[in-house]
Formats: sequence, structure tokens, C-alpha cells
Amino acid sequence: MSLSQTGHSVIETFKRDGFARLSKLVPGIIIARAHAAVPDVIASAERIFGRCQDCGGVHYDFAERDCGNLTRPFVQLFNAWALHPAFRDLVFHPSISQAARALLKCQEVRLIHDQLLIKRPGDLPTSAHIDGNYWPFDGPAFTFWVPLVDVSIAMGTVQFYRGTHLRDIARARLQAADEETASRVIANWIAEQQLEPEGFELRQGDVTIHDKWTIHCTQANASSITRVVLAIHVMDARSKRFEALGPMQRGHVDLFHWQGIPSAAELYGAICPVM
Ligand SMILES: O=C(O)CCC(=O)C(=O)O
Repeated sequence: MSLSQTGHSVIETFKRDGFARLSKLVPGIIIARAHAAVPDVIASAERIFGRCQDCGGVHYDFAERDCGNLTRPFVQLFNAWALHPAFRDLVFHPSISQAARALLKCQEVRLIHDQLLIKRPGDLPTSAHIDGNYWPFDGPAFTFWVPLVDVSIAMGTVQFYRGTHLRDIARARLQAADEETASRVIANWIAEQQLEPEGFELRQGDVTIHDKWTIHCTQANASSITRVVLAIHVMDARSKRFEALGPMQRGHVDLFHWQGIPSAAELYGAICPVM
């Protein structure tokens, strides 16, 4: 189903709630090809970035569950689109770019980055967070959360706190904070407000979308099935970079090589292509 078929109601829901489901947005064959390519993508990342001698993980673009003292909620690999044509076909599929242009109400949409998030049986919850806190650029942006397998709540489907994209939770302070502090402030705020997250069971081809300011999380994978998801983060192509406000944003500047992009410029260049 294209966004023009679901049309106005999805756009309105997204604006009001800060998240929405798009059923059957991406053709099953595109999802199936990407899913089949996961082992190749991981092998390519290992070849390029190598494995850590201490922990066996690949630190730069690929975070393993047990790495030093860190405990991770998933295996995470950035910019799979650059590593395999099946992921390029998914990220740049017209159903994704058309939906992104309609939702952002703009002529051109830019990829911020994608990330393959593999939550294995027993992997931990992803704590409640706000994507916008990590991104040193202005303008609207959001995420397509694209499962490559059917996902149930028990497998750790993404869950959202309705309407939080419109709430004032001291954004400037959170953007300047370190990740641990931001996480604690968000968790306390949710508890004070007595908010409960909401999520959907999704089939291959269904996706959810969430605004860059929507608080969201995922539960631990309590099933025996590995949850494989590609998150695709997109922004209005006219968005401008600003100086990183804190360690989370500085981390993203390093990770995605945004240092060369001056303040007040668009995130032009090969790493953040127009879709
Ligand atoms: O899939 C997850 O565990 C986290 C996803 C997420 O935070 C995102 O896509 O923005």
C-alpha cells in the first residue's frame, strides 16, 4: 500500500501521535532479498572494520552484545545500504522516498543513515530515547522502522510514547547531556507522567514511522527468534547542520564523518545522499 492510498489519515495520525503504522509499504520481495543478504553484510563489515581482539566485536560500525563493560541491546551495523545492493534497493525504494517526501512535506529527502538492528533471543531492552537528541541539524526528520522478519511484541517490536514529540521535556538540556544522563531524565519523566508505550505486531513489508522527537523504546527479545530490523532515518534535504551540543551529537559527527560539513550547511555528500 502506498502512502497516497492510505493518504491523509496516516499523515494526520503521524502529526498528532508522533508515530504511525504503514501496512505493506514495501514489496515483500525487497524485504526478503535484504533479509537473505544479512550474513553477507555482516561479513563485509567484518572485512572492512575488522574484529576487536579483546571482545570479538567490530567497534567502528558494528557493536556486539558484550564489548568491554558495555552491555548492548542488539548487534548494530550502520549504513548497510553502502555494503550490499539488496539494502540499497530497500533504502532507496520509491515507496520509502515517496512516503518520506509526503510526510516531511518537502521536494527532496536526504538519508541521515540506516542501521541494521539485530536483537537476538535474550538481548536486552532498548531504553527509551529520542533520536533528535543525537542529530546536530535542524528541520524535520523521522525514522522508518522496517522489520525484515515478522515481529511480535515479545520479540521487541518498537514501542512509542504517544504525543511526546509535542511535549516540552527540556530539549536543549537533553541534547547537551551525555547518553546516560539523557536516558535517566527521559525514564524519570515518563514515570512522572505515567505514560505507557504502544506498539504493533508487524508482518514483513509493514513499517512504522516515528518523529525525531517521539520517545520510543523496545523490550528485550523474550522469544526464540532473532528480530532483524532496518531503521532508515530521513530528513528534509534542506536541513542545516549546527555545532554539536553535547557528547551524543559529537559521537554522531565522528561516526558518520560529518566533520567536513560546516555549520549552517546541508549534509551534502556521498554519506547522506538525497533519496
Ligand atoms: O529497534 C530497536 O531496538 C531500537 C530502534 C530505534 O530506536 C530506532 O529505530 O530509532
